[in-house]
Amino acid sequence: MPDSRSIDGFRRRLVAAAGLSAAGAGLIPARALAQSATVDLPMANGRRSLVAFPEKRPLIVLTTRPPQLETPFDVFDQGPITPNDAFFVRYHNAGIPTTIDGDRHTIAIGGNACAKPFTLTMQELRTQFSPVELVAVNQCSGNSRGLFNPRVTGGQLANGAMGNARWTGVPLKDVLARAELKPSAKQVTFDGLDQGVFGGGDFVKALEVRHAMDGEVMLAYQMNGTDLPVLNGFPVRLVVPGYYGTYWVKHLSAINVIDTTFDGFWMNPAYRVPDNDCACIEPGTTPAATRPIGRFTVRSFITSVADGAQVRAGQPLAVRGIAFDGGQGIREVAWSADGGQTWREATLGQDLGRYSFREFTFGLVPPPGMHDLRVRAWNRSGQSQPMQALWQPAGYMRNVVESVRITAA
Ligand SMILES: Nc1nc2c(c(=O)[nH]1)N[C@H]1C(S)=C(S)[C@@H](COP(=O)(O)O)O[C@H]1N2
Ligand SMILES: [Mo]
Repeated sequence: MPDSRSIDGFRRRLVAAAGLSAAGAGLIPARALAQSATVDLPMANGRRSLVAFPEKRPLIVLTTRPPQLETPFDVFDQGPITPNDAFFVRYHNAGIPTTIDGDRHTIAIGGNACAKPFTLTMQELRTQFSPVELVAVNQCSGNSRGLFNPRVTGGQLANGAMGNARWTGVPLKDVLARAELKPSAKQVTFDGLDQGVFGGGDFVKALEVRHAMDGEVMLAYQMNGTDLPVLNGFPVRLVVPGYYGTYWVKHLSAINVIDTTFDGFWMNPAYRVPDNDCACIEPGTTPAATRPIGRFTVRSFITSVADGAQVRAGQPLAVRGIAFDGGQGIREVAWSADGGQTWREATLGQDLGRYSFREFTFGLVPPPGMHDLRVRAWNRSGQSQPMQALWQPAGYMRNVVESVRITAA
């Protein structure tokens, strides 16, 4: 297991390849991009480069500094677990750590509502607590934002800012128990090694104490049985099952238990949704009130056939896909081949737990012509997906029933 991890070498290689001076370090040289493959996402200005960052296979580049990388959608057809080298990457600030010593890394635990502040080493985290494992989806709040209509500002992502991994770590509850919370404890804040370099400042997130102590929120040091990739939070990150990725703080270095509601930029005004049942508003209007974004809405995707595909008429077509929700677990997936007029039930695959992607399959024999395939999932508390897209100004929480049009000939 490598103790110290670095992404500097990658930058040096890129800089050397393009014959640029070290002053260009941190930016992907234009020549490297020009040589790379591209992909066209289904949106205006959707052409993106595919570039292999450290420990990653070529992924869809949204920005290079900081790296923001989207998973090519065909990866989701290759199994319910997203491989580490294909897992999406999201950062807010360009001040990301490029060399991290996993042996020397510590987490400082304190705050004004913590009776026994202490510093936790990685060695202590690995050996002094009982590890747990959980398969859980991490999804960016803005996954699919580029498909919003009317369009909204922010990273123009297609559907690849999500991934499903087996996380190994220690329940946050066990670590906080050692810190002894005072009765006044209200929230717990989380900070990582990356530094703020613009208006929003350092990326710090907060959870209510009750949530932080639920036994499920985890300090994860492994992802799919191996160290976290640097870009996914080496050596330790927060895993907040069922909640949007914004809470899953990477390179976790400070935890503070406080007696107030934390109102740093990344909790307010950022990452808030309209405070109503649909977390949505009429396009162009302003929400009356907002709340911090919370759990995932229900989603389902066909993965085995892409929009616009040509298939053989009169031949059996096996269709695969994935569904997930904010932690109730998927109860049912229905499919339609006529744009949602008639529905049948798909067959669910292996259950890897209620926070995981759930695979499903169905089959049809398409007659010649165009077919509008749709899938719609329900979770165990009966929540589902809207047939018409909901809208909100930040472009979060998209979960409309998507349409995959195929032509059989
Ligand atoms: N330290 C740190 N952690 C962070 C962020 C960040 O900018 N800095 N972004 C968050 C957001 S918004 C998302 S969606 C997830 C993405 O996790 P990933 O990069 O491992 O895919 O990381 C979260 N954790
Ligand atoms: Mo995110």
